Amino acid sequence: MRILVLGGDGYLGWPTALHLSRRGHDVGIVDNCVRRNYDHEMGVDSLVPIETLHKRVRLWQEVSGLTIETYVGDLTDAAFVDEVFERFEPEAVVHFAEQRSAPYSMIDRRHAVYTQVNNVAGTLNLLYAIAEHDPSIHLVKLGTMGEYGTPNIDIEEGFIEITHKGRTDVLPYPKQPGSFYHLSKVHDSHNMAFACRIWGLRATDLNQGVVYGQATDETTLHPGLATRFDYDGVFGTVLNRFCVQAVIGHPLTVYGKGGQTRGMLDIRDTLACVELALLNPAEEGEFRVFNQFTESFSVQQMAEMVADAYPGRTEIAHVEDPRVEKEEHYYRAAHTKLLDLGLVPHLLDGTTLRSILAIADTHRDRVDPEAIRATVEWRRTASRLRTASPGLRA
Ligand code: NAD
Ligand code: USQ
Repeated sequence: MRILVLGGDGYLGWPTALHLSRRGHDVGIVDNCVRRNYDHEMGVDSLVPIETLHKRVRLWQEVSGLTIETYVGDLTDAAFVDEVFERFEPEAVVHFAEQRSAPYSMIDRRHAVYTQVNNVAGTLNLLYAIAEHDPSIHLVKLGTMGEYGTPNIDIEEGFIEITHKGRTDVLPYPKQPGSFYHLSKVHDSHNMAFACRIWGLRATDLNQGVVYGQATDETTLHPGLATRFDYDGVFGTVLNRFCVQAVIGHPLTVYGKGGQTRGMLDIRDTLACVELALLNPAEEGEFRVFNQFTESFSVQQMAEMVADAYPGRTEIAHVEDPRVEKEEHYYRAAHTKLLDLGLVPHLLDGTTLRSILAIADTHRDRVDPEAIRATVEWRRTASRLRTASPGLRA
């Protein structure tokens, strides 16, 4: 299959591109490399050093003998997107290319506007490009479990049957997202569902949980093929952060009571899920939703699991929650559709945790303890960042 991986320079896009390339697909990467600029803006860096996009694509060719085409440009630029479609002629598009940090989107007005314009306009451009170039192209888009929020009822996979005043319908599941970033994903989902309805596009929305881990079968073939690993207070995700914190002797930063429960998955399962969605495409005109996670844990449980797996002494600290979120709540979310397609999950156990701790330990000298603190507060309309940089312009 000819597959375009949008956001192929990122944490998940890069290993997905390698995985699909190794599986025999013709892969093209699209990325504007803006993720690297966020690091410059925040004064932080990936824990694991990463090569430039061009260097790692060349290295992949040396290691595997396989070619990946690269297109450096911005999805919000319609002419660029059209040109990529004309040149690459994809049969499927995997779309990772968004600003993906909830805290980043909550820094201030400029970052909220940037996030929503980047994500919503980028995806809308893409929908037009597919409709105008070839409506049979299957769009596999990364959404988020955070679209649903934490309702006091079971979460279904995208849709819920509702009986109201004696009449019944299957409707989009109600959304209660927790940040302007998560809201951008909701807006994308609506635009995608609408495009499928009016133009007959085929799309899969992968409502993914929080990903952990960093090593995949392909990225470990050479140190230069490594993907990024974020641990800072803005881009670091919870389990990866806890592993870095344990290794440098920093207390594990459980926000508030720690009863926040999230769907989680191993990075290797991200790759497997995307591949399963590609190999089993949506029908013409179909907008389908898969909940992409394998297990759910509370933040407190995750801190305890990391503390148990780490051989040294570890302290768990309950710090004030900088976010506005339920710290204790009901959580039960369906996630059977990818299992039905054949997903065999890597579950979170001591071996996996120790392997992430080992990655953190290898690069412990690169950790900036100052970067760990959560600096973005949901209740403020303008958070005080530790960098004085003017940042990216929306
Ligand atoms: P990432 O920031 O590492 O990668 C995203 C990539 O997209 C970056 O390389 C960035 O430069 C690129 N990009 C952003 N805007 C672009 C634009 N306008 N044009 C071209 N390229 C652009 O993020 P990630 O962690 O790899 O996440 C990938 C996707 O998966 C995101 O959509 C995210 O919302 C979703 N997701 C991530 C997680 C997680 O735990 N990391 C969980 C659920 C969903
Ligand atoms: N948390 C802590 N301590 C920390 C960091 C986080 O208690 O040091 C808590 C947060 O308050 C939150 C939970 O852990 O309740 C998850 O936070 P996170 O930063 O790991 O994840 P989140 O902000 O939800 O975003 C990440 C990705 C995003 C993706 C989302 C999936 O950055 O791209 O969409 O996970 S989901 O959570 O299912 O929406």
